[in-house]
Amino acid sequence: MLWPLLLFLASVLVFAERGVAQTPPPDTEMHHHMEHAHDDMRMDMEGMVMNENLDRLPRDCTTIAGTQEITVHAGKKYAQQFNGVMFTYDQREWQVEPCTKVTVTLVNEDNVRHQWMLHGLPRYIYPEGMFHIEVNGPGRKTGTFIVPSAKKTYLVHCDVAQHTEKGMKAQLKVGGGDGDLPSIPGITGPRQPDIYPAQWGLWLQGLTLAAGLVGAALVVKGLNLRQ
Ligand SMILES: [Cu+2]
Repeated sequence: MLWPLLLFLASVLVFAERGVAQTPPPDTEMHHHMEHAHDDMRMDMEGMVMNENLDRLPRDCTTIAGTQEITVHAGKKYAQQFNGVMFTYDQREWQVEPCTKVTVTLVNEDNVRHQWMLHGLPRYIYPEGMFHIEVNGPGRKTGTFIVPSAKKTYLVHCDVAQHTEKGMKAQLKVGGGDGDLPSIPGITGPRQPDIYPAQWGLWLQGLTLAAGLVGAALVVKGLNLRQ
């Protein structure tokens, strides 16, 4: 009677974890992009530019309205002025006019990899709706994209594990944007305090424990079978 119950709990746990996970693991996402956006990627030892767009007009733009150059510095030293921030950019908000061709240079001043990854662009031009510059260590990379006409605030961040949470988060506002994103160092606070429902927490802990028991039991059983 115990076995079916444990197996049921384990399957519920797998389902629950899928529901809880907000984003896929960075590695999985990276491999996914590499496979599907290969034609739109420039890569060398220093880093890469993904989904660059020099001439494809967003559908809501009749012409390229203008050009804008942005130089972003990324590094620990820009984080020192903020509490609880480890990495960030020297600027964390940019204003861009609609239908502008934007050229971004990412200057990495750290000995770790940093990215300038922008989300929410039209997917018919930019796979995954994303434009992305990455610099593997000290150095710089430049890439270009064209923004649509709509008033919108785009998320910019570094997707290296924990870097967003540690402060590498910014926003690019087109046409004044449509609001602010939370938790941008020096610009906005968190959306809400990090309070999690206690009952859900206990429920998940119970499931985790049950799944652990099932796993342990299966391992023991497997060992016994081999002998
Ligand atoms: Cu980073």
